[in-house]
Amino acid sequence: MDNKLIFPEGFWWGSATSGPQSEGSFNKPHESIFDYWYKIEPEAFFDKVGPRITSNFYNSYKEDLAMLKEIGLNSFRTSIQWTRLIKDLETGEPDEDGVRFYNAVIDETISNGIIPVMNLHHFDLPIELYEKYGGWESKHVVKLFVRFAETAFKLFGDRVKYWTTFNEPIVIVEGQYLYEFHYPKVVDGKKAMQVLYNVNLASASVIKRFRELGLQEQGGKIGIILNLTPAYPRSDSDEDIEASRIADAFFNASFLDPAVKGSFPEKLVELLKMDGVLWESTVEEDRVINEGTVDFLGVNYYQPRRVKAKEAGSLDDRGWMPDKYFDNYDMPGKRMNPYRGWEIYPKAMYDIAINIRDNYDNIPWFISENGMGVQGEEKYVNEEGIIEDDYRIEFFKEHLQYLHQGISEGSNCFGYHTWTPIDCWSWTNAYKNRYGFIAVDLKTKNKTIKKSGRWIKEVSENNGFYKLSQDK
Ligand code: BGP
Repeated sequence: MDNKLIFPEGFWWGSATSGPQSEGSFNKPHESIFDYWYKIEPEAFFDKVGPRITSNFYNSYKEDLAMLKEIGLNSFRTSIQWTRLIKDLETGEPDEDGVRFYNAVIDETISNGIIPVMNLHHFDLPIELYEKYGGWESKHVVKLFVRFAETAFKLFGDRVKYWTTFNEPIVIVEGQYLYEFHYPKVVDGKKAMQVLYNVNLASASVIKRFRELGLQEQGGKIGIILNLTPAYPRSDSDEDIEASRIADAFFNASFLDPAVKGSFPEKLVELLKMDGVLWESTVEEDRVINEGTVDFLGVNYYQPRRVKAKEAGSLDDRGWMPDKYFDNYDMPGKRMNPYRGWEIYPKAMYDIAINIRDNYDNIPWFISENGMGVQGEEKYVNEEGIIEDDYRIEFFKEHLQYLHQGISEGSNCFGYHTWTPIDCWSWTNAYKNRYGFIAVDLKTKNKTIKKSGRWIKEVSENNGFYKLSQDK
């Protein structure tokens, strides 16, 4: 039997990063919430390494993009930082150096034969907009985001054909308004649900503007990047299954349904109404969400969510929280990435593929992030100075095998992007865990291709690879 897995023609073999995690904050006219947070609380970041320099992409984009070409990538996602491109946040007037920089990055990407995918928001709200208006709590900020997007479309839409509005918008809700892992670390369920609505509205409004500007007619496509964490119940009891459905409605369908179907899951709206925490919205805004559906979907997948029915006595004093309806389940024996503390469960790739095929109109989609962050990779360096990251190659292969199975059963997946091409800054984890095909020495700034970088080149050239000998 032929052991080779071949992917559909024209498949994207690529990798993703974001502006705030790779560029460094050189010459930006504004600070993001992360620039600000680091300034006031540097100890919140691993080894107190902040977003000032990151991987120096602002200065080294030419060499970096040449390396991406060298490892065979045919597509690359990064983000345009609102705090770099826009000089006047109210009017959307661009900053000259920001325009020069993103023009140069886009042109250089294309001249290396790589398709640029440009995202507009990767957790990097300008801090002024939080201080003045409460950030995503405010509908005025939604309008300002549309102005920023419009500026980007007008400047770069002639060359960039794949756009995405947000990266992992649910993380804004979770990190900033529920579970305190991103500044401003507010714990307020009602505000969180308003933010959830406003960010959906912002995405749909930008999509509407994209179409009004005629970018679709010029061959442009616009989507959103969602981190889908399928919720698996502890058991097949009705209570556990119901808990997993609710968790799924809060953390997956709350963006997936509006993005693809134009409306929120009924179950979610019903619960929020019952609990008195439903967002404020107008009929006109609902209409924008209804019409502003995506052309394609990007799916970031790292880990599943394991859920069990709420146990008596496990309610807490944080006020209303989605966790009212489920408990997270710490499944015994689960396979872990010990550095990041995330479960490794490759089969979810297949489940996601089939869910999109069957419940989301089989919309065109791609894996926009998948990866394994590992600490202390220097210990895997061989005599030639190459990091032998076989664990990462195996991780990718296992996930790709399940993705391939989903595709062969008809799921409309057109690509696979890993996180990330070149080791980059990981928010509060800074440079603790490395994900790249290319290693960065933080002291010398030297970049070297890891074994996985050589592997992906072959995969991309062959549009596939030989299966692992035994299925895991
Ligand atoms: C995703 C984000 C990325 C990236 C990645 C790895 O959720 O979109 O920005 O950081 O996760 O996670 P981390 O950096 O937290 O290890």
